[in-house]
Amino acid sequence: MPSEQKRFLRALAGETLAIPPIWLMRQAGRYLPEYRATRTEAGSFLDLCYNPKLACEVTLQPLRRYDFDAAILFSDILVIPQALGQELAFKQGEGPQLDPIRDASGLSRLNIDKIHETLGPVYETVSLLSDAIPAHTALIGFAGAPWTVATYMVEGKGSKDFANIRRFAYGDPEGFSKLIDILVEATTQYLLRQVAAGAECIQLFETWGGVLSENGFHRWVIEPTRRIVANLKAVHPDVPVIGFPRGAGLHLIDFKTLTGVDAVGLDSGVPLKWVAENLQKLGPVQGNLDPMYLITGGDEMLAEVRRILDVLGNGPFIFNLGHGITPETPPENVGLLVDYIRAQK
Ligand code: 1CP
Repeated sequence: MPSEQKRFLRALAGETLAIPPIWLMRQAGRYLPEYRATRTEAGSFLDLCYNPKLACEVTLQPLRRYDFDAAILFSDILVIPQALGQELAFKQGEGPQLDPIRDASGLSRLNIDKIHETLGPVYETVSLLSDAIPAHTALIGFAGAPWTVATYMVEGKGSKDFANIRRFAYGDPEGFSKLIDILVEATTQYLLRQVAAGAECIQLFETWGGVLSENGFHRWVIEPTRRIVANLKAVHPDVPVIGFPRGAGLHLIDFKTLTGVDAVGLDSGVPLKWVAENLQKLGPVQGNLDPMYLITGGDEMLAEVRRILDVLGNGPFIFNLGHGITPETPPENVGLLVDYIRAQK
């Protein structure tokens, strides 16, 4: 099937489809028993990320169940710091741990010259997927946006207040910008290789963009994203880029217009009527069911899905969650969601 006929890519090109394409952030993962089995087979989460055959397998698992309109490469945003030389571990049930870089002196530990040695297996996964996914399914490559990846590099783990990175960024903007520059360059190279291996669309995850001040958001979210998008578009003008600036609120318009992304992913808190009247005029939007509804399921979930479809379904739109699916999600609720959306007129 020519790729422009894939429903997901048609919506990204600006077409309004009667039944919106659907995929879910973290659609491969711990809520699926077959994922847990494959992760055990791989040995650990990171072993799974760097095992092309098994990473390909877990990417395909949700497609077999739900026939989503897009597959997303199975990997993690933190392979970039690891490829740059920062030590990374995932302890079972605890989330990521990195040896933190608290100030500019720590940047000497990073080396951009050899990232592809670490990341080679990820490109191999993309290439396997490109052959393995169904003809109507689009293949999404991804990376974390520089600010969000930097939060883990500086904090050393997930954070609640992001005090260390805000102190670094606000107190030594010149030094911090060197870290962002390294991430812009590494992320560009990484994504160009994903596209060369067969990714048809790129999503940039800016999960923690919402913790920044106004100036900070422009300097550390919008500007680095704009540079990455420009770098990608210079080589692949036709590969669409989705930006997901979680918590961006009133910055969404500037984010869309200044970064050059083709589409914007919405978190669950964004008022949809405002989106329909302001943001969706500028390009396709994606989102934004609160993943908690996938745990509760039932009529409440379907009423919320109905509300989203009613407000956003009259313009270019891709159905998704407002954040990643959680491990507690009953798989049958995902089936209910997909069936409901596909039963639209
Ligand atoms: O034990 C396990 O199996 C690990 C759980 C897990 C999974 C399934 C992690 C650890 N990462 C992933 C895969 C993953 N991560 C994908 C794969 C593709 C898919 O969507 O199916 C993607 C796109 C990500 C992206 C990612 N990783 C983000 C951005 C999106 C988001 O959810 O906000 C972030 C912030 C991460 C970091 C990360 N990796 C894993 C965890 C538990 C975390 C979050 C840590 C924290 O709480 O801050």
